[in-house]
Amino acid sequence: MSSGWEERLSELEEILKTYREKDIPYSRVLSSMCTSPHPLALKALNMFIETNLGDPGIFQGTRELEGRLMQMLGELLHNKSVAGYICSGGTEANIQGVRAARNIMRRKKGISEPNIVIPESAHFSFEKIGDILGVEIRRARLDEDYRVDTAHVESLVDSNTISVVGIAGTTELGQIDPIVELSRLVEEKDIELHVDAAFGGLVIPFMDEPYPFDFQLDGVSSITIDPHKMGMATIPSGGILFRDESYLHALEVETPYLTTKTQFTLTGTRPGTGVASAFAVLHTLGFEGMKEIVEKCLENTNLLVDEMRNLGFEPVIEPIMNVVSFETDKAERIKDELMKRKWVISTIRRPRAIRFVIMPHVTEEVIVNFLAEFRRVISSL
Ligand code: 0PR
Repeated sequence: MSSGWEERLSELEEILKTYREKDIPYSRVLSSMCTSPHPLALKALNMFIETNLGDPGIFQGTRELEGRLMQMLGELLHNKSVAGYICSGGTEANIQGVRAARNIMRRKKGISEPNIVIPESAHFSFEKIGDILGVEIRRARLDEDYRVDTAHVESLVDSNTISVVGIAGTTELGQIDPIVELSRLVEEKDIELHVDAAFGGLVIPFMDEPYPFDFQLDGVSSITIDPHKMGMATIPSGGILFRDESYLHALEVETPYLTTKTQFTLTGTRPGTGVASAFAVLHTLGFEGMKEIVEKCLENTNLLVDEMRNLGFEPVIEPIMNVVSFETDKAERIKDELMKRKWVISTIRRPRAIRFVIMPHVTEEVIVNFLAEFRRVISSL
């Protein structure tokens, strides 16, 4: 017997459409690190919509698929013995990276009042980490190119430091910290190194001359790498990868009534869609296909930079990846005026600048349309 909901379907669709249409379409968003999922990701999403990796004894196939995805990401990041999982995003991945370091260093060195040293350019997720994990957050200065100053990092490290954080692809400028130097430093001090490559992890490996930031550097313990950013997977799909399984053990709790005895994830119930959609894209496009997509984004970034230079705007740093910010005192006003016209860009803290992320949905056509509106806005200010 039908409960009658079928008759009400069209009414529901009307309601949902009304709200969904209030969202700004990605074709007008030049500030987001997320993008429309790849058609391959959507295909996988539909097949895995009901899966729950919180109980992997039930979803054994999904768990196996996650293993294959980890191997692929491990290959990309130069580590055959990689261990990790797909989580809700970069925030959770960063939490788990620092949490594993904290637990390991507590055991290894008996550190009870831990601190970590992060770059001033770190994502705001580290604010939450300090609060949740009870870890003191020490912020290291940046050099003139907005990379973390390794000498200052070193001066902030003391006997209670459990980990240093480096960023491969900063949120605001797309800059890459000197991970090679940071790796050397942590080896000397016998502490952990977490690399936040939430964005850059699926960009840097596909660049012509990839800057070393991953497990090929002996000091790197964990890496955040998010398929729901440049991996074009469906949200949520964040990634936390560790050098080896011992880090996952440091995160384990017992799970008496599940099909498995322990759980190392932060959330309990956990969608398999992030795994399936990320796998679908990476497996099918392959690293070559990903390279093409990244190249196109970098090409479009250069196109935007050229046009902005013609309009008198200079990038804060010469763009390294598909994130670029342009210095201007009028940043907030420009952003607000564009928002009134339903074009979304963002601004950064220091220096005052407007920021763009040239995701796969930011095509040449989008850039041309945007610039037409942008010209009108700046001439009206
Ligand atoms: N680490 C870095 C370097 C990041 O840039 C981000 C997010 C995170 C960690 C946290 O990742 P989750 O948001 O997945 O937890 N950076 C973007 C930002 O804060 C996220 C974003 C995405 C913001 C889409 C807006 C948006 O429309 O700018």
